[in-house]
Amino acid sequence: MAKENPSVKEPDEKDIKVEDEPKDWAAGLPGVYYSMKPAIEHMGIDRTRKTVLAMNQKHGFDCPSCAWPDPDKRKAFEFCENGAKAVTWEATPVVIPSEFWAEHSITELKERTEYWLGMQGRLTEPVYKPAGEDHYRPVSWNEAFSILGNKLQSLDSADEAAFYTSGRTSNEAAFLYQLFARGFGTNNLPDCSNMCHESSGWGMGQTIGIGKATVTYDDYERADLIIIMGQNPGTNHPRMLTALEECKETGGHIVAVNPLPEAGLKRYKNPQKVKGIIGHGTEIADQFLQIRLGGDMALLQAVSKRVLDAEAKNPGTVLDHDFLDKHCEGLEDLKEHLSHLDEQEVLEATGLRTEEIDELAARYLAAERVIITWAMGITQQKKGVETIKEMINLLLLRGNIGKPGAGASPIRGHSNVQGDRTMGIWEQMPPTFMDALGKEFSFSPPRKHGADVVESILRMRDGDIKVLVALGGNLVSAVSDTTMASAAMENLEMSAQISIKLNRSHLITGKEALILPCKGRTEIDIQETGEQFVSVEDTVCAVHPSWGSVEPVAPTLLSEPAIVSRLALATLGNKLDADWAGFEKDYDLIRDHISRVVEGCEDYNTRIRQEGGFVLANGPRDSRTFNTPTGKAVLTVNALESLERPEGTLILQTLRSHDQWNTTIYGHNDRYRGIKKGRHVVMVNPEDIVELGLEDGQNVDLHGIYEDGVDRVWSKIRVVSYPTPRGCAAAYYPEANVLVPLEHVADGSNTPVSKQIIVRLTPAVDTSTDKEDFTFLARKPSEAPGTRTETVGV
Ligand SMILES: Nc1nc2c(c(=O)[nH]1)N[C@H]1C(S)=C(S)[C@@H](COP(=O)(O)OP(=O)(O)OC[C@H]3O[C@@H](n4cnc5c(=O)[nH]c(N)nc54)[C@H](O)[C@@H]3O)O[C@H]1N2
Ligand SMILES: Nc1nc2c(c(=O)[nH]1)N[C@H]1C(S)=C(S)[C@@H](COP(=O)(O)OP(=O)(O)OC[C@H]3O[C@@H](n4cnc5c(=O)[nH]c(N)nc54)[C@H](O)[C@@H]3O)O[C@H]1N2
Ligand SMILES: [Mo]
Repeated sequence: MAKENPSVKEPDEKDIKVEDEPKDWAAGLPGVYYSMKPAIEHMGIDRTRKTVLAMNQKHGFDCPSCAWPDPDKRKAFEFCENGAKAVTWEATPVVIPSEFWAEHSITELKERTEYWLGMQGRLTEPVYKPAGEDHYRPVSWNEAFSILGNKLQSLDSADEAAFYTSGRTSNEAAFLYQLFARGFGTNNLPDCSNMCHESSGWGMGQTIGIGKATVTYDDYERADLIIIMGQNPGTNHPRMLTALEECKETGGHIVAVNPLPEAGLKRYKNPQKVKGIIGHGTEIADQFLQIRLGGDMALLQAVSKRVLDAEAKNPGTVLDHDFLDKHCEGLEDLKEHLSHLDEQEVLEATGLRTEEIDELAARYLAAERVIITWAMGITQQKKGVETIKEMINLLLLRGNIGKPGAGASPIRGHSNVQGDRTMGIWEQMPPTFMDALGKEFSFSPPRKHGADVVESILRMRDGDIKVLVALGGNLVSAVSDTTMASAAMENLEMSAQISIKLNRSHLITGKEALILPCKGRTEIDIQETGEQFVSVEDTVCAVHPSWGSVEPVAPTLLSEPAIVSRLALATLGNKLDADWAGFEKDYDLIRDHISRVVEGCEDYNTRIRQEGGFVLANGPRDSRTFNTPTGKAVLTVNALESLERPEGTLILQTLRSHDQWNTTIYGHNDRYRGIKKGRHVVMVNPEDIVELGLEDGQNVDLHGIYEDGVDRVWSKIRVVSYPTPRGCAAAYYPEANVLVPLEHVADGSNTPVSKQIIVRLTPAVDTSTDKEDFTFLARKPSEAPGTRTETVGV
């Protein structure tokens, strides 16, 4: 079944095309076309049918794209354009041939883009790079495990190793992996969540005692109002648009808060409905607030203040006094704090007009059931944690937590990032978990907190962490400060990556390096006791099984649970009371342990087999119980602080295009934003372009400005006039990570501040190819700075 390696054409960034305007609607028939065309081209009809029809079905596999939940009643096609791209990318029959490793040196491969690397096809055999050599070479699985096991055993302390996890890993593999790391003796378990929703965990944990959404799937339909902050669902959680459409159809309203007029926030043409195909589609946002980067905390405070003012005018009629009295604390302090809120400061921080904020407050007051959802536009801000606490304040004031159609809803990214955390992938799991784990496997887990992502990179740089094992992901591209992160990786004695496809982290390596290829979620997993399934948890705490549906691309591949078990056996022998050899044969054995160690997963093997799985208990959602020191939800006081932006600079956010999955680049078109054939662009407000003395279409160098004085430069980047607020620019992640200082992190959560980087734009030093050479279609100069959607009165 394996196919020849195709020749892959990389765009040269010369032919970037920019359409006149970003699109104002998402999905519809083009979405179907763009998803099915590559699927059929790459996988053929049979594999496409087997994968696409099984995706997100009760007896199929969980889509490896985002963590958006599945409705109870599934449609025949329960997938979106980007899910289909993710599946095509994974289930492609194209494989990297054995000769590849001798033909290509690592030095040569380093020059390739992530796109080219990913397009080489699936990894099928373990490969090893010895110290001092510039090539990987195929090795047997046994050799690979003994190289890595011996290296780990040779360390002076277990804390000299770190075990990274990316959020596609199943619950079963994640549980074994954290057991292995802790059995080895360390809590150094950095994960992609440290760069993602960590701020949500902190903000929610400190206020309502749980870092997970307090809503179920059905609540979206029941809500009167959904406020979507800092999230681009049209690209990153496209199936969410169906839930938003359902909310609108039942009379609900939607407000979007975003610096960019993202297509999916404006209009949705549901490809499963007639009106989505031939009609106008559904208007999504009733109100669009085009906020400045980092302005959300001020906006939320201003709305809460208006709620409190309304209560003061009509005492007893606005706040949910029953709820506040019984379940909350901190109201008086919040009132006192907000009474001093400086309206002028709010207008400056948000860039909004007073009437816009009044309108949002009026909508909030008119609604009985309100959900606030958010993603990276909030968590990756300097004040991300406090901003989330302000969302909780606003929700608590009117009892919008723990009732149908209401709640706080962080929308997770990776399809099982939430489950991995539930299974113990966290550098600071609480003592209750450690006690249960130790008891189950007869050992004493380490209690000292481990290193998160940023801390791990620092310790790698300093030589304190010497071995990095990564279960999925692409750490060197995903983390901030590419130059520093690369140096840290290269300072390792050994790096080992468990992966499905080639990426940069396989090329920026420790002195010795290993790649261990694994089966993907789409692939059938047959073990000694028969066909196995794994389980995952979505963004609303629903846990369900995932069964592979196509033949693995190569018989040499091992599953993730098998790789972790064999590695543990090679490293730990029988140090723990754990049947490593048995786990690989029968995943029920793993789930039996999970049921005794992980709170809420009791009787796991039975409940996971119920139709559609089960939903984990959630105190705030189910019974308004709050696991805080006092047992009450906490209204908090958070000081506003604005980011200083020196004259002549812009604040830059880094974000995803429509054609990528994190560091995986599927293609070079950001269809909804109308930017095509290239990714080296910086989107800038047209008035800022003029004020900075630049021109639309010009090449610039971006300099990251930070207090450490280091000049971080990203060169030869095309200026694209774009309707973003004044002073706020945007560029694509992961390329723009060269500009993000490693130590520029969100207060409290230590998450890299990927959405608020101060940059200076200077004409490109390298003018070897200037813009006359390009077929560049500049945006019309008359383009209005911010395309505000007309707002609808309440
Ligand atoms: N197709 C696809 N799906 C994905 C991913 C992918 O790469 N591709 N990645 C997955 C992962 S891991 C994650 S975490 C999610 C990410 O999902 P998103 O959070 O939607 O991802 P980003 O592209 O980072 O978009 C951030 C959005 O926040 C806005 N924003 C930026 N700064 C601010 C701000 O200060 N305030 C406000 N209000 N808005 C702001 C941006 O304009 C943008 O619309 O998606 C997941 N799903
Ligand atoms: N500047 C900036 N930086 C960011 C962000 C941002 O918005 N801006 N976003 C951050 C966020 S939200 C996240 S989540 C991180 C993402 O960080 P990571 O999770 O580390 O990165 P990914 O690109 O998702 O990882 C892709 C790789 O995972 C491997 N892979 C895919 N599927 C599987 C599988 O089933 N099993 C195994 N073992 N491997 C698999 C493939 O080899 C692929 O190359 O990046 C963060 N970095
Ligand atoms: Mo993420």
